[in-house]
Amino acid sequence: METKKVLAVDLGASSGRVMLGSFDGEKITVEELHRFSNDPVILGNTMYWDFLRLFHEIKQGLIKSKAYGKIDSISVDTWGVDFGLLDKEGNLLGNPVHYRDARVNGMLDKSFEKIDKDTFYGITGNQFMEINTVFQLLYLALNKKELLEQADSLLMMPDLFNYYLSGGKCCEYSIASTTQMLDAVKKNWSDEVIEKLGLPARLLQQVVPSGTTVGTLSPQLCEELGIEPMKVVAGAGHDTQCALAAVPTGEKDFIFISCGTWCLFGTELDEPIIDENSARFNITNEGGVGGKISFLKNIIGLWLIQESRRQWMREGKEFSFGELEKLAAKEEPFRSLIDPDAPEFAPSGNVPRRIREFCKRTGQPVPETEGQIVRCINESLALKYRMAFEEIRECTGKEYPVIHMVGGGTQSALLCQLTANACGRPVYAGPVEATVYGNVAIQLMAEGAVGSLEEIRSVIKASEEIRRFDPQDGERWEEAYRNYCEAIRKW
Ligand code: ADP
Ligand code: LRH
Repeated sequence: METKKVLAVDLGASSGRVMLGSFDGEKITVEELHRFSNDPVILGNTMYWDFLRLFHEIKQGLIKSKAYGKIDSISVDTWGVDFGLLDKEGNLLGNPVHYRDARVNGMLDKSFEKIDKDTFYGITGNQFMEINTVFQLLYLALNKKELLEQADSLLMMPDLFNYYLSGGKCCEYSIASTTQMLDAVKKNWSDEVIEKLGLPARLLQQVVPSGTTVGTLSPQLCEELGIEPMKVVAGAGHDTQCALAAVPTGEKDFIFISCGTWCLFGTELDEPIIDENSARFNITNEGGVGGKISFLKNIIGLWLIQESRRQWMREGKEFSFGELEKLAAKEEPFRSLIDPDAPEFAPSGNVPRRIREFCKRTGQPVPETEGQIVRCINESLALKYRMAFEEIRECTGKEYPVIHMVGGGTQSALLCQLTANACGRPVYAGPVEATVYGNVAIQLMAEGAVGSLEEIRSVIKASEEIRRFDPQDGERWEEAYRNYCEAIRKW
């Protein structure tokens, strides 16, 4: 078969890349054309995404792709929940605001005054997190009505990029399912949630399946960059769902951890699970490729290491992620632990100081060195994975013999090993660039070059090397887990 070539634009919360994906009928290869950091900007009192810079970086990737001949299509995936508002002429009404901005504080409780919590969860099946689109919109409805009145449409981040690439507007299913405004069973907007919260339904776009072609690269952009037209595909706009599509497994029931700025711990289902247990554990049902459901917990993730590293940089100390991992590996195990999902760790700022305060308040040895801080984060994350593992097993009633870990975090052998130890299961780690592989594969599926999600996964399995980590120190970790569960209830 003729080699197919597509461009995957993967925008994570910490970095972005434009990658060329090629498929010869058997293997997918990915080649990095352009990589850049994704640096939010605090301006006045608001934390924004630097949308214009991100669009500029996508253009640089497109320019670099010229050397590779005909390209069939391009697709953008991003982090979940954030959006831009457009006026009638398609102008952006302000820079998209970052989900970590403080504007959503208190919105969860406000929403429960308008819609009963059980009803809300029962419809959307989403984990309650104040960052979700619905709470950002509630803030605007209560405090910035004039902005919503001025707006003609709301586009989720991947759809916003696709719009400025092609002129086509839609709301792709996987990213729509991060809004907490979707009916998880009907896979469409929930009138009840939207009406009860007083949100402007008219701004929302039609929900379309993952893999829908939204248009062609605009003639204006082709002329500006001197490139040939290509299709613009709304693949899986949500990065987590691209990563999940790329889990290299042939099993129907499996556990995955998509490990980056956030760690998403879950399994894949044909239909949502929305019941007493899932509500009690606050587990989310998000939409994925082929209408599948990913049943998962959002765990705060490597944000804690990213933000600590930024703090040390501000203090004049430069460490690579690899160096921090080496320092942590040398430290004494189980010296001090935190609940990584405690609310004080979510906003940007001095995370090492907050970790020290947490340990002091809870009567544990205070981590002093960088290695102790990173060890504390890694062990706490691994124990949090174990908690999510138990909750998911309780909800599905299934056994899972191995854990698949994908994403940038799998470059930390320490975290992979601690995860295997905490969960008592072998961990298969890789691909690092799972999101890119998934993005590429979904475009190939839209082109008809690969047939199904199963085929995608077996092609990716054949395309990448996967490392295995076997559990160690079983008894010690079982005891640590029991102690952690007890402690976290008190914290
Ligand atoms: P996102 O897509 O959310 O921006 P990535 O999947 O790119 O995140 O993962 C980034 C994370 O991967 C970093 O925050 C860091 O914790 C981890 N990481 C990256 N490189 C290494 C490395 N060499 N050693 C250990 N960890 C690493
Ligand atoms: C991970 C992710 C995650 C959440 C968060 C906001 O990048 O997409 O699934 O939605 O970002």
